[in-house]
Amino acid sequence: ARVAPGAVHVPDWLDADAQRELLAACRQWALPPAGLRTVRTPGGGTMTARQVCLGWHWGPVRRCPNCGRAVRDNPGCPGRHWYPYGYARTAVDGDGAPVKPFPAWLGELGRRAAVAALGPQEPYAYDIALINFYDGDARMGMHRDSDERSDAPVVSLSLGDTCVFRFGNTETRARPYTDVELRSGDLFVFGGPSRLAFHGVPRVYGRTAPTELGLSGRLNITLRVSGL
Ligand code: MD5
Ligand code: FE
Repeated sequence: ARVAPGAVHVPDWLDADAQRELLAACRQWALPPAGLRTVRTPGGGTMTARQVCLGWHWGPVRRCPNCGRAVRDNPGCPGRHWYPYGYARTAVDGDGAPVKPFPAWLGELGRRAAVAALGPQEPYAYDIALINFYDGDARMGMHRDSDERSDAPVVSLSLGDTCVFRFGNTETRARPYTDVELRSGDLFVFGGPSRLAFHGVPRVYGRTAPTELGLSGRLNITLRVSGL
């Protein structure tokens, strides 16, 4: 179903086997080194969803030249705090290990997903996966994803618990927005005029994952083109 121009929700796109395989891969990617981490946001907050990256690491790309820390709220430091966010091969905010490679099969999955949702596409070279794990009361505030230097559509795959995904407008974090429930196996593709829309996850419904999947919580996998 089309939610906005370029924004298409395809319920139940991954069958039970494909969901199991993707979950098994996510469990490996979540392991150290360069595994699941807690993310500080550019605004100085802490994300409640934990994240692992493949291909390129999303986060602060520099350390404070004065105190050497990668995050914004370091009250003891008298220096200027300038923390550009973006993509790097090594996490400045992680364990220092290089980001895990982005596998070719995931790029093929991304291209198939974009075509399934939007129809024939340029064969975009997906090279980033951001995998967010929501447990307990995790959510994601309204934000815009503008650190990619490509206008390729973003492919989003959901596993586990059902969530409310809030798809907003390109002007403000506030209304108007559309709330969509995303369930295990659902595909959402954001392209064209929707690519820079504000969006977030205000709510995850606990214990709604398909029992046979064996996941407590929600995983979201986004596939992106860095343009780098
Ligand atoms: C999630 N992830 O459920 C969401 C789904 C993120 C993030 O928001 O940044 O990791 S992907 C939603 C998304 C991505 C790119 C563009 C748009 C939505 N959009 O234009 O609405 O964890
Ligand atoms: Fe996002």
